[in-house]
Amino acid sequence: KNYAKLLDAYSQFSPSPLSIKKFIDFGLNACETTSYIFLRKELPVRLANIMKEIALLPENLLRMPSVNAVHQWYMTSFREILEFEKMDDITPRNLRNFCDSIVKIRNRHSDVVETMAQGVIELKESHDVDQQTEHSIQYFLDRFYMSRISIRMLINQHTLLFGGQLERAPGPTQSKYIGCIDPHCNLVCVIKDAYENARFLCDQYYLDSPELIIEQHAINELKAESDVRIVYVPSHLYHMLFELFKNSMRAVMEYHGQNEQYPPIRLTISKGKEDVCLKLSDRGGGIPRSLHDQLFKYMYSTAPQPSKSDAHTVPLAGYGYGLPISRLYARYFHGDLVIMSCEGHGTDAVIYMKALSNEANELLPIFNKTTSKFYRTGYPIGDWTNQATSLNSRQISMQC
Ligand code: W6P
Repeated sequence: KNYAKLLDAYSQFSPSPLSIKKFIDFGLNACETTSYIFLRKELPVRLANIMKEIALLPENLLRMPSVNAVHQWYMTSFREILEFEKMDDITPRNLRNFCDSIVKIRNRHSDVVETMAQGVIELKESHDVDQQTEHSIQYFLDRFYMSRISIRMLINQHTLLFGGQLERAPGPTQSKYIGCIDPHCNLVCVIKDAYENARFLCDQYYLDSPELIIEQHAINELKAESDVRIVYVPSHLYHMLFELFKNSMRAVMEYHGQNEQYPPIRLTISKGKEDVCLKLSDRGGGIPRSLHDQLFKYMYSTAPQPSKSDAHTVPLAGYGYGLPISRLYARYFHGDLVIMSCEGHGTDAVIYMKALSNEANELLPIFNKTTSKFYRTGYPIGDWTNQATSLNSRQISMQC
């Protein structure tokens, strides 16, 4: 069909990553027509690139009703955007329709994460999922959600800049925002906001919560009174911090008995030439090293919950998709999120961000031959002994 050809055509183009600086520069000389011309090509390119990967998913997964629904949403949205590529003249009416159209697309895709998670549960309940399949799904979901973050960023920038009075970025300094970017994002403000909201949940469930101690360091400037500021998307940072605070608070509350003093969560802000780092240190007893890799796995966190019905009464329960998606937010502008734990003591989580907005480039998945090769051949079977196999071989030889 015509549609498959167009999908092929658009997936041949690589997405064009923008830096935070480019988003800002563009926002300052905001021209709706330029933005429109860029997006009506770039959005279908980004959609097509990830849709080609959806098509490579294990068949079992692709057949799950939820995954199929998501696939349909993408196809519908791809078609809708392409309508604008056909138009030659650019009228105010086109521009208005385009805005309406991308808002509609954003709404259509608002539950993609939950729906894909449901699809993974459906797969688990109906099939045995081998290591290979699990690995492919992990690889796919990281790329898929990153693509989604980037597409929503583009849509948000356009609709916030040109969508009229109705939409405004949240926060007290709304007038200074450029779309959803705060050029003077006060880290301490975002940290306190995330902490207070996580603490509210913690207090509800545990009737108490650990304190927060913030410490700031910077290479030059920075007097004790001035807070570190960066150019960033506060909502992304909030998302990461809220997730990390919830995890730390739960660990602290569970590790220390009632009537004990709860050790505070320490947060160190540092600003260097290249990186801005936020290190959250809890004394929640840590996690074993064997669990570390599981923290970022979608399949691990989607293990069918034993008690779905009372999920709402346990506000801090489960790792969910929170950590893997938080790490994607960090990586989206070439930062990172790493966790290092010492079992028996506590856990450090570090959010890395680029200090320079021109180095904070979008990190985007590109569909190409390597990608499809990955889905075919997957990852190499281990060529190191592991604990399980060495135990097995000993058991076998002892049985003999
Ligand atoms: C823990 C486990 C964890 C994950 C992520 C962030 C903080 C923490 N603390 O004990």
